[in-house]
Amino acid sequence: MEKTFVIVKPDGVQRGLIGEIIARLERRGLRLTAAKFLQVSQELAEKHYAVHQGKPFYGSLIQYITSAPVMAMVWEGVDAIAAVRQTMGATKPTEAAPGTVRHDFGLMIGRNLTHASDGPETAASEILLWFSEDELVTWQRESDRWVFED
Ligand code: IDP
Ligand code: MG
Repeated sequence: MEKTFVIVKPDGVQRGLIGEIIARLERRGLRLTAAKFLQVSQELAEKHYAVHQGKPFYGSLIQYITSAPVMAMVWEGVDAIAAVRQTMGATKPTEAAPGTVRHDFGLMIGRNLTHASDGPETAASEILLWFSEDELVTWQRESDRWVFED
C-alpha cells in the first residue's frame, strides 16, 4: 500500500478546516497512518521546501508555513499519492476543479490550505523528515476489504 504525506497548512487550521479535510480523506477510503499537530520550525520549513529555494515565492512560503500550527499526517491506500493530490486540487485554487479542497475553500496560491507529496520519492523523504518510524502506525481497518479490492 502506498503512503503519502499531507499537511493542513496554517490557513486550514486557523479557519477550522482540519476536520473537513480529514473527513474528505477518510470518506475517500484512505487510511490514516500517523498524525501530529505542531508549530513548524524555520529549520523544518527550510528542509521541507528545499526544492523551492531560490524561487520568488520562497520567502513568503516559509513565512506562511511557520506562521501558525499545522496538522501533519501520513495517509495510506492504493494510489494514495495521486488520490490525495486529486482530492486537494491544483496548486492555484482558481484552477482547482470544483469539489476539491483548494477549489472549495481557497482563492489564492499563497493560501491554498494543504500540502501533499507529489511522487513516491518525495513521499518517502517527507514522511522520514516529519515522522519517526515509531510514529507510523501499522493497522488493519474493518472497512479495508470494502475499500481495497484484493
Ligand atoms: P503543490 O503544493 O501543489 O505541490 P508546489 O509547486 O510544490 O505546489 O508549491 C509549493 C507551495 O508553494 C504551494 O502549495 C503554494 O503554497 C506555494 N506556491 C507555489 N507557487 C507559488 C506562487 O507562484 N506564488 C505563491 N506561492 C506559491
Ligand atoms: Mg509540491
